[in-house]
Amino acid sequence: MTGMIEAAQAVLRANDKGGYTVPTARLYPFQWNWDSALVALGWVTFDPERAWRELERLLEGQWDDGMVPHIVFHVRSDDYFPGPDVWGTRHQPATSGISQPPVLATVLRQLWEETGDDNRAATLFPRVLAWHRWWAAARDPEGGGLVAILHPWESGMDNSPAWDAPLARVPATPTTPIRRRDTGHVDAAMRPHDEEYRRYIHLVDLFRGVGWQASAMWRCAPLKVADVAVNAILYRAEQDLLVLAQRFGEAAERAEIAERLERQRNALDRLWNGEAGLYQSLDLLGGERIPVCTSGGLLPLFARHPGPTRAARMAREIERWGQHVRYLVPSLCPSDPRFDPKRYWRGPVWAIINRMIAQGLEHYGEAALAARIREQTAELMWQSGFSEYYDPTDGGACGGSNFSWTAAMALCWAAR
Ligand code: 9WN
Repeated sequence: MTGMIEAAQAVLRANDKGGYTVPTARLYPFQWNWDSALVALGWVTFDPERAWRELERLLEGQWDDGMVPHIVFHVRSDDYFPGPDVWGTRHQPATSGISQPPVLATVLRQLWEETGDDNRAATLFPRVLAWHRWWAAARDPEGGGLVAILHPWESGMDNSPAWDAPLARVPATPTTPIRRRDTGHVDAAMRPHDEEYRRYIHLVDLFRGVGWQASAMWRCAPLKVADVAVNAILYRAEQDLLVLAQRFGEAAERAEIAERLERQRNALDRLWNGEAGLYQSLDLLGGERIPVCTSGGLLPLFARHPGPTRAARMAREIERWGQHVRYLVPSLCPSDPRFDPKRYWRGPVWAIINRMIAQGLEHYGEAALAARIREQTAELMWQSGFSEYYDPTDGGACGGSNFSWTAAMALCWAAR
């Protein structure tokens, strides 16, 4: 175990670019939103000061309307496409124009509880509150209780088969020429297809055309999905924000968060699919639940949304997936014909998702299954290093290596 901890710390140190951690060298040379928040959980186990810096540097990218962008381009680099010129946002430092799963409040609460640093938590609390308000105002303008993503990158699960149908409505005709860099760094068979990239960049062109203005983006977006993972993570984050508000907020702020929680709890119910035994995203433009079973659909466990009967049903579903693959938890149900064990979010295992699912299972008393997921994740790390993700059939390394959030999960799992 000591060897693993030292190796994981070395990955974070190597990827430290001065207060922020890149996901991995070359493939992702900037600061990513949910990567950084989760990586702070690794830093806090051996360098609490550095953990706080990670969050502060991420929030240097926060927009006036509260949005925390999915990438902060602190420095220039030609290793990644699309870079700041393609995004064309006006913020300094340069940022992308979309967001990512809001794990930040949950991380802030943990850092505060572990370090007892009231000053820093008090400074960051209103910033995170502003971000949650942005989700409600910009991405749920009708107040139904489910927020929408307008780009697959906002889900953090870029090419999930859940986006195949909604993405098909997005024209594959970007004006910006595609100059992919990712496939120069890692095997193209592990990355999204060119066709998907054309649609991703079409969306960027479209939103840049309306000046990244939230209400204009909402009106013109050809993709609007109430992503189950983002909504589950937000529901959990609001609970953690409420705890922070009890210490650092005003009564009116507590009431506001509690109101949102109530709306979200009811709305998340609409995503439950009893036959499938998990939750699924909702295509807001098509008006239908997206009939694809992904690991994102298990994150309501982490959010503590299901009642005990549903949670047990979800646990049995995970076990059923485990009969088809050697390593849990694949990002797509392995009996789905689209299951592809190596291609990004269409099958592989991700340590960050495993940790959230295992934490959820523990909460519901599913200790044995949680332990199995934790042990299998550790086995993947021993066998294949701190990879970006892993093949659930043979445990092979996929994507980038020396990956920050995978190393961070090793550290926080070792710490408790
Ligand atoms: C686009 C950095 C990010 C993660 C996402 C993951 C991948 C980017 C990409 O890498 O997305 O944001 O270019 O593929 O899907 O979850 O935050 O690790």
